[in-house]
Amino acid sequence: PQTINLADYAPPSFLIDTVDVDVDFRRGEALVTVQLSVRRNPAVKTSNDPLVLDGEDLELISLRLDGVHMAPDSYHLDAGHLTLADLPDAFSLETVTRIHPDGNTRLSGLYLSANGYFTQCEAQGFRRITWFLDRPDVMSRYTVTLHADKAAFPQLLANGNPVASGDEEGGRHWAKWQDPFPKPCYLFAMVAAKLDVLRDNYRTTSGREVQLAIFVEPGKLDQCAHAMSALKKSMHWDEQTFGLECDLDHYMIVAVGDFNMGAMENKGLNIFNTKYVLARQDVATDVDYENIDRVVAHEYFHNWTGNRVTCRDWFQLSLKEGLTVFRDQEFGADVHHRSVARIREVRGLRAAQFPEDSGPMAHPVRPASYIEINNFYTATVYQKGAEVVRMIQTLIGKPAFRRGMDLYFARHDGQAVTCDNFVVAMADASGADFSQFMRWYEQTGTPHVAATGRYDAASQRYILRLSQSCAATPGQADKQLYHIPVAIGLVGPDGQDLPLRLAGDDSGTPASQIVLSLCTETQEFIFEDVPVAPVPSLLRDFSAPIVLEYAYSDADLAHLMAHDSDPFNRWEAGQRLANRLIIAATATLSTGGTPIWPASFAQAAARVLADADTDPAFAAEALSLPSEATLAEQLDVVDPDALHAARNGLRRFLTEHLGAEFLACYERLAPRGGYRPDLIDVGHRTLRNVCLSYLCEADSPSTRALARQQFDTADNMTDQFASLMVLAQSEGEERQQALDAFYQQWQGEALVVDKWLQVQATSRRPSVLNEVKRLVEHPAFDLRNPNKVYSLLRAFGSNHVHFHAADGSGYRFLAEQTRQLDAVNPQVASRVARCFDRWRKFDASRQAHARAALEMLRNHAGMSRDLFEIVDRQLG
Ligand code: HT7
Ligand code: ZN
Repeated sequence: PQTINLADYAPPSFLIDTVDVDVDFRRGEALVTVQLSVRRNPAVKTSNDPLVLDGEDLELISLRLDGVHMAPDSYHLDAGHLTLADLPDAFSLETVTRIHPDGNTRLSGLYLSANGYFTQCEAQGFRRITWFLDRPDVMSRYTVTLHADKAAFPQLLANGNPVASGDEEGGRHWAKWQDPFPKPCYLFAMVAAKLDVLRDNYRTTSGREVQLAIFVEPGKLDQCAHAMSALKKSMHWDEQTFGLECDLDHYMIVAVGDFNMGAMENKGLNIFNTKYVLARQDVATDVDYENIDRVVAHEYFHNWTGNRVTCRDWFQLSLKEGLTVFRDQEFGADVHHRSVARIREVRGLRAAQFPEDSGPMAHPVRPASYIEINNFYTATVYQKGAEVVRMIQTLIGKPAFRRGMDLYFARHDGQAVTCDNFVVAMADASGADFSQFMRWYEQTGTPHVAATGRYDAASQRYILRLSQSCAATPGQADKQLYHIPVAIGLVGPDGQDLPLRLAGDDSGTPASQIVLSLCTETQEFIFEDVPVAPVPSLLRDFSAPIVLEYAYSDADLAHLMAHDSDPFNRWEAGQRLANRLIIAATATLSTGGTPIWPASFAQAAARVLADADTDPAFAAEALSLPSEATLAEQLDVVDPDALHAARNGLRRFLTEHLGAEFLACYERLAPRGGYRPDLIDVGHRTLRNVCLSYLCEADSPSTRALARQQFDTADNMTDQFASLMVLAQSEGEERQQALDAFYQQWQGEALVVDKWLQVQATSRRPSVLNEVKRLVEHPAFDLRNPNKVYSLLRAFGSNHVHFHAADGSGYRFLAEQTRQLDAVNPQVASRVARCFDRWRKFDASRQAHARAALEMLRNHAGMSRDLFEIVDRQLG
């Protein structure tokens, strides 16, 4: 397969001003007639380039140039392209193409799902619908007409505004839509389906009336209210926060059960995975509700960051994704719980992005090359990209960041631009120099910053020394120095922040927190007038996506846990303590020893529980240990059994010491009637369920009875699912009873069945692989449905101890499933294959098993480009 390089970017030789699409749905096929008005790009000097249109799995029926039929010998067709030479400077081109959406299991382009036809064009799905210049820097105005059977497909939707509709012979109908905004083809969408609709409207600050609609499968209207309220909240937030109004008359969301990712921001016609639309208290958890808020907001925010200003090429993907994730994070923080939201973002970054940055798929936030762009919708482009945007805001402050956003839109509205354009707008609006900062877009790997601190009582100075380094990653042996914002405070013995005055800086009143810029390899920062030896609170609010090393004593960490004014670092101190204990215990267990857990850790956890009432959601995070995937990154050679035993050992230790406290908290937080997904009740439920999970570490008849009681009486999915999760780990008969009851109750709700699969795939029980193998054969599982695949197969791949089983059984199983999946849906197959990324971190015997499984995959005939790129990198 061919590698595409950023360095080879060249502007398109032709532009397409208007696109008139006519789609006739008939007997499982679609006849797609497209009129293009094409002209040579005046910015490109060569005058006789051929026009090379992209096309994939298309059957060309006819071609007309300026109305004149073209014979097959006057153009060139090969796999993937239609080439026309000797063209005038401007012309119209009509293509008639037949496509087969009913057989499209890749879910890219036009495809059939339950209730009708849907599209997914990002990144390169439009070429699976018709011949086109399928690249984001070609922006066109679209008119779309759809024709279909009226009874089977009553809704005919496309981007923009409905302009006309009518009936046709034979019980058919048609509808015409026009999108006033020029857009790249990846934002094209259409739907022909039988769906129910929830309608509402929103009036923008300047008085525009926007008609809102959410389309869902028949019978699901009672699960749409939360998504609609999320949409209105997002619209209001973007007006308040960034002064950005909706530019549309119609904003539609269509939910579909078969979808490769979460959702898609098509202009005015978002298409969503049902997972991020449907919610009702009995079928969706608090986390689902929050995710819906975030994803609805994310897609809505793309209307400005992605659609109005789009990407010049796919290497710039983080221009829209990193920025939009940052915006949805800030929205989530404003409407939910700021510090808990930040903690969860960092947990996610450490569990997914840090391993990616150290593994075979390591790539910069702006990748320099790819084989298949779909493989680069990654934690690095999204989450690290958001951290890069956040660092810009941290360095220049919120007011300057807002000015930078304004300038970015003023300069680039309607354009397809690069990450440089964004950063230049920020630099120009703030006066800051971001030249060194740009390395965050170019280099792979997670930087480490080693910190040491020294207090000099005589001079009342505190000297902080920071040194940065970044390990070599594939293809980038030598790293250039980063510009790293390090937010810090100094915490005094009384727990108060000390006023900070940097030597040489006499401006203004000393602050309790400042942002240091670490730009050289080693830098010393001297703080004056420090009256007592402080404990440094470093990297507050996780001000940079790095690993910060400082030799905190256990007492320092206990002090920060109890007093740090930065909630993130209060949480972080507890994680550091837990981390230290689990890593040490893993080594002890690996060599046949028995870990000894310090009572001080139980005391620190007891203090968190005692103070939990002030902020239960925070307490829940503080009591939750780092994940095995996160912990594994710190080990040179991972012994997954020892790591698993160590982490669970620490959980059991807490249960043994704090059983009474967990039970008291559990009982104190018993629901007081009426489910509400609000801040207070969510916090209570979260903490209560953390207590339940600790109590059930004992796996005794009484704890199982407690869980079963919650399972039977819960009036909401959060509590029901939390109890199912703990029962699914247990060894008693309650386990199978609860799993069966859950399936009986919810087999008609696809998204709840996904939870049922997931809870079994992630179980710690030794027989999990056999259970997953049985579930693959279960009628509830379907290899063609990405949600099912992610819930069972990818979830098993994230089951650290069992996927990495010593006998290689987990590897063999997942490789074989991936091979079968590749023939159905390569995008999803390559996402599942990512579970193998860290295989080299394990012992030689496990590595041999993993290598054999990967080689089997690489050698299979007809492997997709998607999967090839992943496996080839993994095998190196
Ligand atoms: N921009 C959307 C990306 C997306 C996507 C990419 C590849 C294949 C399928 C896809 N579905 C959606 C999602 C987003 O970031 O908003
Ligand atoms: Zn996005």
